[in-house]
Amino acid sequence: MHRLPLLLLLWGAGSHGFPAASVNRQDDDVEMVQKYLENYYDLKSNGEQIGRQRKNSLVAEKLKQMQEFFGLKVTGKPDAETLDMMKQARCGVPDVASFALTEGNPRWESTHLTYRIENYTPDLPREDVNNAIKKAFQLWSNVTPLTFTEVFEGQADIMISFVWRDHGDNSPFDGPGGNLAHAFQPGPRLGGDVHFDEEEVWTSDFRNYNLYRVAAHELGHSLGLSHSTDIGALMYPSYIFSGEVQLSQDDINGIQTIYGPSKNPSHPAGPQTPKVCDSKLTFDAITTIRGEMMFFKDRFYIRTSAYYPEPELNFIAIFWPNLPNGLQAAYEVAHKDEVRFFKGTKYWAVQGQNMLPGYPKDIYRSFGFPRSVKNIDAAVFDEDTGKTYFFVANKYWRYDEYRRSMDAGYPKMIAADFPGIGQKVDAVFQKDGFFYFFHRTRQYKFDPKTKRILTLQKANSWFNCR
Ligand SMILES: [Ca+2]
Ligand SMILES: [Ca+2]
Ligand SMILES: [Ca+2]
Ligand SMILES: [Zn+2]
Ligand SMILES: [Zn+2]
Repeated sequence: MHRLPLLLLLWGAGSHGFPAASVNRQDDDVEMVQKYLENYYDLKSNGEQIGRQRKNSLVAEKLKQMQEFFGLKVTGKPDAETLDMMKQARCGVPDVASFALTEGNPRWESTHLTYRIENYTPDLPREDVNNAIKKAFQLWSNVTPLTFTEVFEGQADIMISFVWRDHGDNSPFDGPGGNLAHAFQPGPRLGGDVHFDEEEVWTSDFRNYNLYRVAAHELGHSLGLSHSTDIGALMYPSYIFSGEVQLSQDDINGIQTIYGPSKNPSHPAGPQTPKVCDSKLTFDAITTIRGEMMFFKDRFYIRTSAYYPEPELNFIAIFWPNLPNGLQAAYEVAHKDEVRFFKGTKYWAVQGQNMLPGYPKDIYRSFGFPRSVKNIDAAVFDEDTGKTYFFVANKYWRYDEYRRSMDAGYPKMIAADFPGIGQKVDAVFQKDGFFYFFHRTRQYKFDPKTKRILTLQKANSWFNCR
């Protein structure tokens, strides 16, 4: 969720940059950085007599490792983006362990494992806790030969408990927020065990923190996985809850490397996280939004703005928990500060992060499409004329945002009025008076006044890829 505060700032007041930190804030930040790197990046805190300069260069080195891991700009300095990332709730297992911990690839020798829920959180009914844990195990057993059997007494391979602060394993919890849970790699005794911080509020819904989501991640550690840098993976260290919990292809690849595939003849695949610099990248929808550009793909958005050279990829649900995945079209009506998202015969409207009430609505009554239109491929609002263009298969409609009605004489053929862009449009947006049309991996910059294509580029040309 990095950059979220900046976005709010930009969206809120139209001002940029961060308020100047007070001296106290800076002291707190220094301490937080130190603690974070000690906890998750193996920075040594023991009383070794090392010079101040040596210490600073160690911290810079660890900061670089951390920035690299999260795909941030690698500066070796605790910049605003890095501090934001460090403030996120996350798993307590280090991203970079001391070599003694990573040596060998720990795995369970038996594929039939037992688990026991030692105690319950008062935050949830017991039934909900049982369910969350059971479902979390199922995610992993679905794609491996592993089976998990619950036992109610004695020692199980994977002991699960809710504990707080110092609980006797040298990894104390930290009170509400921050470190949410941790788990031990496969092995005897503590091996495989999962500890949840009881000072969190555990939920079975959207509120922080969803127990099923956190359990699914921790069990990955119990089975031998370490943290992934793939933000779409369950094994990414930060807590991100997009409403659904599923293994990504990255998680599946990881666990199957250790245990092999499931004996089940159907081999479930997981969603892939788009790679912004993949030359095969295509888009579901694209729109401008308050001066930034947002590209949509499956469960994710990719955001670029003039203030950040690096594109940001994250879950759509981070901004709009009620929007569906796999959006099909989007456009911004800038003078209304409104963005509309389309999927199937429905559409949603937002202002900044706020979903407008009364949505989704249907496209027939609101825009006057005939019932034969079942979905919209792409849409763009032309600020100069007040017209919105809707692209549907090889035709397009034109809608007047001021009169709020479809213009007469439509649909027309795309090929006739937008010559050269092909028969079908995946996504389109307007910038500086030009239309940018996307079809598969191609992007056409089109001048609506002269009806000419100005340039042809790769679809992901906005992401500063080399
Ligand atoms: Ca905590
Ligand atoms: Ca154990
Ligand atoms: Ca589309
Ligand atoms: Zn973890
Ligand atoms: Zn513990």
